[in-house]
Amino acid sequence: MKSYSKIVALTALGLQFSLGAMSAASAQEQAPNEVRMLNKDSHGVAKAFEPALLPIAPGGTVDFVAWDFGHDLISVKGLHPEGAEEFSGYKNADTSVTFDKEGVYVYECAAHRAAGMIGVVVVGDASANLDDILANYQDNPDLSPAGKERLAPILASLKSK
Ligand SMILES: [Cu+2]
Repeated sequence: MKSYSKIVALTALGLQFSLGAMSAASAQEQAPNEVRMLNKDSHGVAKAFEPALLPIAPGGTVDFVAWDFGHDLISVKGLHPEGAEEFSGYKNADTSVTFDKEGVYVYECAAHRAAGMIGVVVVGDASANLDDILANYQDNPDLSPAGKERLAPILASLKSK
C-alpha cells in the first residue's frame, strides 16, 4: 500500500507539471500587433512573416518578433506611403516600429528575399497608396519573383475591400 500511494503522489506531481507547461504555452499567445518571423508559419508556408497582412490604426506600433533564427526586416523602397520613413530590423532581433502615415507598407526579410519572405502592414486606409503599389510592385528591383507572387493575393484582397 505504501508504494501505491507513492505512485499516486508522483502522478499528481506529473499533472501539476503539465498544467504548468500549459499555462506557459498560453502565455505565448500572439499579441494583436505582433508579427512573428518564422521558418514555417501555421499554414505550412516556409520563411514567412505571420500574419503576412496586419491592419493597424494610425499611430500604432507593430512588434516584429524574431521567433525563429536567421530572419531580419527591411521596408521595400517605393512600396510605402509617400513621405513615410524606411524601417528595418537586425537579424535575430525583436524590432518595434510605429506607423503614423496611412497606407500600405511592404517589407521583407533580406536574408530570404529569394524565398519571397514578405509582409504587409496596412495603416488605417489602404486606399492612400494601394493603387500606386499595384501599379509599381512588379517592377520593384528589391522584390524577388517569389516575393511578388506572395504579394499579389495580399494586394488583391486589399483592393476588393
Ligand atoms: Cu527570413
